Amino acid sequence: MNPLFSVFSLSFWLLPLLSSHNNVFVSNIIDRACRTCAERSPHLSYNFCVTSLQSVPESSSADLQGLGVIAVQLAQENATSTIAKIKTLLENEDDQRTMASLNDCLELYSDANSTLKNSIRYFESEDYISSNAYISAAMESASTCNSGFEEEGVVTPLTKESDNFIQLCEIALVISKLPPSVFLYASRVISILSHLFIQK
Ligand SMILES: *[C@@H]1O[C@H](CO)[C@@H](O)[C@H](O)[C@H]1NC(C)=O
Ligand SMILES: CC(=O)N[C@H]1CO[C@H](CO)[C@@H](O)[C@@H]1O
Repeated sequence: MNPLFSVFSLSFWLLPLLSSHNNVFVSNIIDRACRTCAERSPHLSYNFCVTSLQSVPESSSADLQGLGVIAVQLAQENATSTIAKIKTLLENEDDQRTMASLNDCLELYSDANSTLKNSIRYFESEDYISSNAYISAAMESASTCNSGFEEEGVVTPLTKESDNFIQLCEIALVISKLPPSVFLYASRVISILSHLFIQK
């Protein structure tokens, strides 16, 4: 390859990575994914996205698809801890209406957890449309849990939990909706970067 051309094409691929938005402490792939998520979803904050993904060490070496799977796994951990919290709340609850709603939520979060398991399967086989449908269904379960309390006229004790859960799902949802070219772009950047580091 013509050396000039190769310098040009390298800078073309690398420029977005070196742009001023970048926080040096945030790995490029996480930064890019989270900026895209925050741009495309009004419910999602960049900081929430970065903090969540960075809590998993594998994130910094993952590709975009891998980050989507990590977000779903975080949502599953959240669902699991929410289920534990609901069980504790049920032990100490006397109000019939709150108990009924909590019991519904117990089922809804268990369903959401299994639904997310399916979404990972489809994510990994690159069937993003199916993956997307399962993630949306899991988010709907969390919303249905919230509406249950509203309908009973009681304040939901799970505001924080559902908020975290829905945002984690939203990260995966945005990633699963990105056009396939973005996945290619990301893997191309990673391969160029790894070449650079190996050559140096
Ligand atoms: C949720 O799913 C994960 C992964 O499939 C599993 O490890 C976890 O035990 C499940 N949580 C509950 C409460 O069933
Ligand atoms: C218990 C648990 O897993 N909670 C987490 C839910 O997700 C948020 C956002 O990633 C975390 O901050 C919580 O620790």
